[in-house]
Amino acid sequence: MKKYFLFLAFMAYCSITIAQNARNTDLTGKPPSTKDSMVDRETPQDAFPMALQDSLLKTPKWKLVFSDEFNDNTIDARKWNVENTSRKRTDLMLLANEQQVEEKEGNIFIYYRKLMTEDTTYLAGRFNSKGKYAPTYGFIETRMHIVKPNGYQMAFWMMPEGNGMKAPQGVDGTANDGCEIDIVEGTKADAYSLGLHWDGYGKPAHKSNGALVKAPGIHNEEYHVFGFEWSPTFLKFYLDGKIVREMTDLKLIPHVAHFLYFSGSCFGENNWLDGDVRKNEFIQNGGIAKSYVDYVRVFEAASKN
Ligand SMILES: [Ca+2]
Ligand SMILES: [Ca+2]
Repeated sequence: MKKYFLFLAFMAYCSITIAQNARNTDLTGKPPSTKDSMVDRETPQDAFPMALQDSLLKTPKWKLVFSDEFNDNTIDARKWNVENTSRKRTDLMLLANEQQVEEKEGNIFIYYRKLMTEDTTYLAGRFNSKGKYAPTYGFIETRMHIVKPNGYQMAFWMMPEGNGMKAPQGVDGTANDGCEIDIVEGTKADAYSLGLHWDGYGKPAHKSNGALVKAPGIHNEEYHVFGFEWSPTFLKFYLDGKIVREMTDLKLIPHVAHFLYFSGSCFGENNWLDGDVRKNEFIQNGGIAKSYVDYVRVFEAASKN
C-alpha cells in the first residue's frame, strides 16, 4: 500500500513538472514573453549589434535587454505611447494622432499626409517610450526605411526622462544631465543629420554638436541600420554597421535615462531639410508618404566599461 502511495506521489510530481515545462514553451516552441520582459520573443536569440558582429568584443559584453520586432500587428502599449499632439509651425499646423502610426507586415509605419479639408494642416505619426522604457548607456539599434525628405522627414532620437533639456534646471554647461540625442534625422536626399542638443532650446544657453553624414543613395535601398553606442566615456554613431561619428568630450556624455523616440515631421519653408511640404505635389494631391521600422533593439553592456 505504501509503495502504491509513493507511486501516486511520483506520478503527481511528474504531471506537475510536465505542466510547468509546457508553460515554458508554447505551440511555436518559443519562450513566452514574461510580464516583466521588454525583449520581444520574435527577436532572434543570437541578435547582436550589426556594428559589432565580427568584433572580438562580441561576447559576453552585450546583452539584449529591450526589443520590438513589430511583427504582431499590434502596437505594444507596454513599450510605446502613440502621440496625439499638435504643433504650430510658422507656416503650417502639424498634427500627430493614432491613425498615422500602424503596425503591420512586420513593421511599424509612420504616415505623412495632408488634411484635405484644411489648406495648412498636415499629419505625421510619432511614438515614443517615455515613462515606459528609458536606458542609460547601451547599444541602441534600429533597422528602418526613412522617407526621402521632401518637406517631410523621419527621425529616430532619444530624450531625457528628467529635466535635462528644461531651463533653468538643465542649464549646467554640459549634456551630462540629459540632452536630445539625434541618431538619425532624415534631412537631405543623400545625407542625414545626427548629433546632440543640450542645455535646453532657449538662447543663449542652448548648445549643439552634430554632423551631416554623407550617405549617397540612402533612400534607394529599402532598409538601413542605424546604431548608437553609448558608454560613460564615449558616444559612437553607426550607419549599416560602420562608425560615422564619435564623441569623446566628457561634457557631451549623458549619464541619465533617455527614452526612445520615432517621429515623422512636416515642414514648410525651412533651411535645413530638402523641400517644402506645401509644394510637394504627391502630398498636395492626397498621397500618403511612409517611413517604417523593421525593429528596434537595445543591448546593455555586461560590464559598464
Ligand atoms: Ca545640461
Ligand atoms: Ca520586423
